[in-house]
Amino acid sequence: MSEAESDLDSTQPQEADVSKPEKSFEAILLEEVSLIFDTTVKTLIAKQERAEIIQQLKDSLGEKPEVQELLANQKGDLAQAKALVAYAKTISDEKIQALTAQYESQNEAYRKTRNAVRISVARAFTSVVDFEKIPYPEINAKPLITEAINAILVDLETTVRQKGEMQPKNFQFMIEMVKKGVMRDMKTKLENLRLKRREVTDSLTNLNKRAFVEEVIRHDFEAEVARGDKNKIAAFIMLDLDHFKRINDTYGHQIGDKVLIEFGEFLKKQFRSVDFVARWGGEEFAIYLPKIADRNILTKIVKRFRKAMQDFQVDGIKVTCSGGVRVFKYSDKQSISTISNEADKALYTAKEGGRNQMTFYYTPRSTIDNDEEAFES
Ligand code: GH3
Ligand code: MG
Ligand code: MG
Repeated sequence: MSEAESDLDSTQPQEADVSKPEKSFEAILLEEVSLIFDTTVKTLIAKQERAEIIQQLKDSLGEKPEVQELLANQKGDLAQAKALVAYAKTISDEKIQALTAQYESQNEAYRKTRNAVRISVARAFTSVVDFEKIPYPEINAKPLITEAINAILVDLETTVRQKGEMQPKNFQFMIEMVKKGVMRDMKTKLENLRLKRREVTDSLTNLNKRAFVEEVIRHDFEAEVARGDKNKIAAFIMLDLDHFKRINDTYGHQIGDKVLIEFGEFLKKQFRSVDFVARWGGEEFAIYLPKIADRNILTKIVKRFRKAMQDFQVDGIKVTCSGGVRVFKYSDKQSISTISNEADKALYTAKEGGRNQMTFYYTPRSTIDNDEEAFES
């Protein structure tokens, strides 16, 4: 499947599942983290079998008085290790080698393991702490936390495997401790996130508030330019319900509110899960579509939206909207107010053209071809 096709796939409207209540983002995230820990621990424990064999050997050899004497000397120099190897003649060469190496590096390994664990945990905690600073954590928090946790686990695994010093039981316990710490920390962060979520959500429609989407776009401009992903295009769509005042006047303000709510839900279903739908104010809505593969994809998204819009109605009341589309590149470095103003200009053109249509903003300076297109239905 080409990139363009897969991008289009992700634009398919999602089926609304009204039968079961939606799980909260927090619950999904915590479950996910728990799962990552649990499955990874299982794999790692299996990998610890070698260390366990060595430990058993060490324990059984340790019961002999001669070996206890050797073990008492924590420095365990090579000669002593060789003596130990000579003593354990019945054991296979490979195991003896591992055992020798283990005695040689014992003290140093313990110290290094402990330090590595401390560093990994600190790093993981920092990552978890950082995720609330990103403007749209619903999308980015999961991979970020997964990355952080994997970083701890890889570190632990590497250290433990290299040094062969940690017993599986201790290892498991240690991971449990790390998990508990991360989960506890995350719960606090998620609580803060929930508060922020409420702050940036419009109470009538449950859509994003204007300020939040502006923040996201500003963030993406910086992130994309910083990441060098300059050539991806994005789009900003401004929508305005047609003759909405008439709906209020004819059916009452409450029905007007219901139209706003249902239009918001309709928009969320029409656009991709990575897009941001906002109530820009009154009966104006905005959609920010980040990272679109190319113009064709955008055209398809807009056309599909126009088609679905033909069937949109609330309690038998036909509702239409007009829209303006502003395509931009992250490298263009425009301000969000320029982008939204220009989308607004295109919207105005659509209104003038007779409403119930969408217009693309034409930018002569833009490097994007064919910016001027209209979609009428
Ligand atoms: P046009 O096609 O040119 O956009 O006409 P319009 O009637 O939609 O535009 P106009 O700006 O004249 O009217 C917008 C109306 O939207 C006026 C205002 O009372 C109404 N409105 C704004 N916010 C709300 C709200 O939260 N609830 C309801 N029910 N109406 C709202
Ligand atoms: Mg308006
Ligand atoms: Mg209007």
